[in-house]
Amino acid sequence: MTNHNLFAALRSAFPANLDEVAIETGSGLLYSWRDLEHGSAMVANLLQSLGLPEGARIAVQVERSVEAMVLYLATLRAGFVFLPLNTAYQSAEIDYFIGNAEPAVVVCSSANFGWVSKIAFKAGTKNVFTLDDDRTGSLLERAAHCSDRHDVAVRQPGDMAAILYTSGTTGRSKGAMLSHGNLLSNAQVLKDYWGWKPGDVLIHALPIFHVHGLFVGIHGALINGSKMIWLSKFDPKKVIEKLPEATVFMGVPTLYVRLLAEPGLNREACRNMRLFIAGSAPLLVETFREWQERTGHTILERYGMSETAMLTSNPYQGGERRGGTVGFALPGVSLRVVDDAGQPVPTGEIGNIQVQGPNVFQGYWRMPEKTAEEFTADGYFRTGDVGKIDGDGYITIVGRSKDLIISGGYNVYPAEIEGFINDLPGVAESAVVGVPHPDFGEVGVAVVIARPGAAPDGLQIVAEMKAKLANFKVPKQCFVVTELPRNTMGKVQKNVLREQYKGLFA
Ligand code: MCA
Ligand code: AMP
Repeated sequence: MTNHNLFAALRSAFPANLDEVAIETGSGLLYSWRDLEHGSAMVANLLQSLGLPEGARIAVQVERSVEAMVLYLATLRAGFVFLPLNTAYQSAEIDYFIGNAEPAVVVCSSANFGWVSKIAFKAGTKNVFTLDDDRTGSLLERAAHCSDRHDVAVRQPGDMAAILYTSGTTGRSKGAMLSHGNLLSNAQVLKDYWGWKPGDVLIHALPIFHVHGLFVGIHGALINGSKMIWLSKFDPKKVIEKLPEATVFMGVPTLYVRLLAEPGLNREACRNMRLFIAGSAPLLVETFREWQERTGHTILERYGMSETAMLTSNPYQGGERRGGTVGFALPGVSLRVVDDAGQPVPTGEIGNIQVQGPNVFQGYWRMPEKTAEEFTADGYFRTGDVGKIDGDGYITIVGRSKDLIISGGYNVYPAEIEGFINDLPGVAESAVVGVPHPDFGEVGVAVVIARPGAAPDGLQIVAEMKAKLANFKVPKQCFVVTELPRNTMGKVQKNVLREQYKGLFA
């Protein structure tokens, strides 16, 4: 029987000589392909020794490290479901994810073990391990006693490989279920589309709890048997220092903005580079042009989602990379732009983006109604993004029908933040909007109405949010006002607020 386990495909792309370097860290540690093979086998054996049920979720909130990546590979390899969680999430957020996903295993940093394990045990999780970014923790201690040989679990294309939580415009986060087939098809398409070739070296400096760093980055390098230069965090100086040893770089627009702020970024530093890829948020044409001038390279912008991995890309070769556009639908992806009645709009006109393809997810975890709502009768997924396709076929994202702020590549849902603020004493109502920001692209601003007789303080509201919410979600400013702009139906006009506050960080 053919094994459709994604790990099997990644493993088969490892070079014949397993002693070659697979990963070099920013501090000079070297990992061979054999280390990845043995390490993932040992952790997979540990997971399998726990007697977990079929489809068990392995929830992971740990700092970025090669071992964290090995844990991801081991989870695939053992046939379980990987559930990565942003390290910025605090206890209420983790409580929700663990309660909703009911993971059989939770892996957290030793610093967070006290509160995370309490939440996990309360939710019925039996196994809580620690993993730190200095190669310590109970996960590795236990795995050290396991065999470094392991037969990859047999999986079918539709079997679940990962759940990625993505917030909703209303209510709580939804877990997007991605299968082995979803992820493998996307990795294979991108390998060809972006011209991955022998000798490529990827600088990996993105978080590995989202699609960009976890799938596009890691799968991209591994399925090509390519070495990664693994930085413990994004540090523009370090990236520039490593550029001459690399050929491919991936980043959200904020990373490009921060690199451009470094005088050391020049053509000489980029002399061996083949490709710079950007995505997760709109890349300003200004950044695109400045990058061309400074480095001689044209950034390739692409577009994707947690529910679908990558959907479109500017061409690597055989066509122009156009700034401000996200290129064409990837091979195998069908993308259409429709009006609110679901009818295709004429070329160049704006409408709702819908997609179909082997990369489109299996549905939202335990939310069949929500899943059904997001698909059309003929099986297209409603992305919630608004865009257009020009006469040459280039797709441009012009906005979103979903109320979402993308800040430094992280998604922030105003509804969640407004819900939090509205529960604070003295607050009658609030509205959170995204405004332009030179570093993060967009950041949240909160506008609050006080309850009669109360006088809530903007700074205090921000402090309350910082204590309870992931830091990137916290609006950078909070204004207490007497009135919110409303339309005739009484609905808050967020466009008016966006206009009013757009110059705040200019
Ligand atoms: C950090 N801060 C932020 C953000 N990051 N504020 C708003 N938006 C952010 N993204 C704030 C913190 O709250 C803190 O504020 C201060 O900045 C310093 O925090 P620190 O963690 O030290 O920041 P940093 O290390 O400078 O991080 C900035 C960053 C990071 C490197 C740009 O945000 C990042 O790695 N972003 C990439 C996200 C990503 O990979 N997205 C891909 C999603 P205070 O001190 O006031 O608390 S995948 C996706 O979207 C789809 C599928 C796709 O197409 O790829
Ligand atoms: P996520 O929920 O983290 O998967 O974020 C997916 C959303 O990010 C998409 O629905 C888009 O709104 C946005 N996005 C991703 N790539 C781009 C891009 N290149 N340009 C504009 N928006 C993007």
